[in-house]
Amino acid sequence: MERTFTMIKPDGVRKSLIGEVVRRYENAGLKIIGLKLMRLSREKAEELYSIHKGKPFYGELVDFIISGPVVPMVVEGDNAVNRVREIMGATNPKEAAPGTIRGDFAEEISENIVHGADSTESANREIPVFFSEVELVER
Ligand SMILES: Nc1nc2c(ncn2[C@@H]2O[C@H](COP(=O)(O)OP(=O)(O)O)[C@@H](O)[C@H]2O)c(=O)[nH]1
Ligand SMILES: [Mg+2]
Repeated sequence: MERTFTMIKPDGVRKSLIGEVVRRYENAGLKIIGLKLMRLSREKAEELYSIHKGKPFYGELVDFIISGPVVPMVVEGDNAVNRVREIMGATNPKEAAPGTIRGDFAEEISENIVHGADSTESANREIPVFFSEVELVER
């Protein structure tokens, strides 16, 4: 069993895709063990995206992620990190395959509906930014 961190970004919430994203994870047999709806502080946004600090799109990325409510989640299952990334699709929606979340619902790289940890190391760093251990359930 593996845990990963994934989050519906403000554009996904704005487009009423909360249920759609959760459904895709659940249909794949993944289990949601933590979920909330919240608005990120600039501090939390900068913590999530600390690895991108200094990149040309960093400022825009942080401003965007705090522009509206988001839905952070912890998802559990075999190979959860890679399976969530597959369900999300490529970072650039123009390259994302049909049938993936980004391929089906996003147009621009700056607004690509979902975030997902890219490794178990990233997941282990990102999960505690959003959830304390008591907020995660056993199922
Ligand atoms: N505007 C802009 N945003 C980008 C670019 N590259 C990445 N991003 C955004 O930054 C987020 C984080 O980048 P990255 O970790 O590489 O992609 P991810 O792991 O697939 O989300 C992406 O989901 C995009 O929303 C870029 O070249 N331009
Ligand atoms: Mg990433």
